[in-house]
Amino acid sequence: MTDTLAGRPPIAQERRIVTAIPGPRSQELEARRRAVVPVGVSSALPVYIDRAHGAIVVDVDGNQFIDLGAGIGVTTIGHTDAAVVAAASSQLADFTHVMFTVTPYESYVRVAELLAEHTPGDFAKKTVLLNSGAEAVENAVKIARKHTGRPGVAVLEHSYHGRTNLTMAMTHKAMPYKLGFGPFAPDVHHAPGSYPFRDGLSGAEAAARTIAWLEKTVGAADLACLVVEPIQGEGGFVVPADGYLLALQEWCAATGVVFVADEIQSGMARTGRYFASEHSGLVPDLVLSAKGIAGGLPLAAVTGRAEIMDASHPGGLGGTFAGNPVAAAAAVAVFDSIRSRGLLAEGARIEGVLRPALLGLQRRFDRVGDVRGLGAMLAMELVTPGTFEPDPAAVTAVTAYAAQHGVLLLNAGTWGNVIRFLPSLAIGDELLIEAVGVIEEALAAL
Ligand code: PLZ
Repeated sequence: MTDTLAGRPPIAQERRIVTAIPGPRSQELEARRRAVVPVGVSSALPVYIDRAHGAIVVDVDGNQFIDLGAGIGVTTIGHTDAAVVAAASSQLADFTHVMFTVTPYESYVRVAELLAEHTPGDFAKKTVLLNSGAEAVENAVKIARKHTGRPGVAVLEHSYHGRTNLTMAMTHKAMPYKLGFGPFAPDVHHAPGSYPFRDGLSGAEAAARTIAWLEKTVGAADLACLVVEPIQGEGGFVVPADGYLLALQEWCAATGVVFVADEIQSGMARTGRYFASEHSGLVPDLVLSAKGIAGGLPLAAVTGRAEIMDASHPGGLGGTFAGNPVAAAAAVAVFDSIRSRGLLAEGARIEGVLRPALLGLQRRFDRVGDVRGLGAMLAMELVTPGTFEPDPAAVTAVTAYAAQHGVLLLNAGTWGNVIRFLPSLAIGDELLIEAVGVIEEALAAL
């Protein structure tokens, strides 16, 4: 554990609640926030964060939470990871911005090399860097349209792809993401997907349904791309049935539809591989990264087959802050850390501790309908006992109880009835077990 730059004492990797939650200082800040931040920007837990390290966040009242969310899967290698702090700090002192499309710099190129090396597929690849996940999705669509000369965009039910106009159109859930924010970008088609717990279909059956739906209602010849999350994130950590995504990829290859894997939440060592696509043998035409790629700094990427990526004319892709040098330096440090510290093994370690613990909860509580996920991306879906009826109220109660007891827990799912676990890879086994113990108490108290 290193000291922070400010020379403050290191943060012990332990849970500690010393005030009511939220504490008095957080409540003061919340009152100031209400005056100046619109209600549209809400916070899952209004404790104001002072600092963080590893798998612990510390609020302004001195409470320490076990962080099972990592800022929605962003600080994947841990909060204030020493290598990331050092790389970003050093770049900060050298230069913070020149704009790659005005005068370039090495770290952008290095990130592109690393992504070419670590995304699936043994062929020439190129990368454009952006600021946010939504912007990566937008650029993938631009590139696929330019490459194919076709307009249509296909996505799956329960998808989440962002909050910009085009990506709202590509996101499945109306509340809170879309309601009243339309009209949306046209020519976006939501096909039925694969949700084994709810549809009971095999991968082959679900793929046949998706493909038939797309062929009947759109037609492959009008589709530029099919964008899928290898594991659906906001949709509830839905892992499609075996063979489903591979069948879609084959259909795309046969019909000239660009197959895009949105790995913004599932990528970058989250599931024990660099990209979740690898678990199912996928070789997407384009892979989207963001979130965990730069250790908490804003950076996103579209990486893909060189001939597709090169479809755009010079000057067609870019953005002022896109590929910011501080964020790019942090991304290089994240890649180096994953390799030099063997962090790909951590996803399997976390799954090895967490999955049996969650299955234990499922045996004890019949409202735990499903336990699923991969690596450090696991979830449980809560239902009314003995049914498939979603129980979002139970999730709200469990996450509220957990917060009061020092565990930061996120929900997910189209019905809001999924508890998701996406801790940083830095979390120790003891903290994981302790956190599950708190969740067990919460379930027992329902
Ligand atoms: N694609 C698969 O998970 C972001 C959003 C949380 P941005 N998911 C968390 C929220 O409430 O805004 C996400 C994702 C997948 C795209 C995105 C969008 O990434 O960086 O938030 O734009």
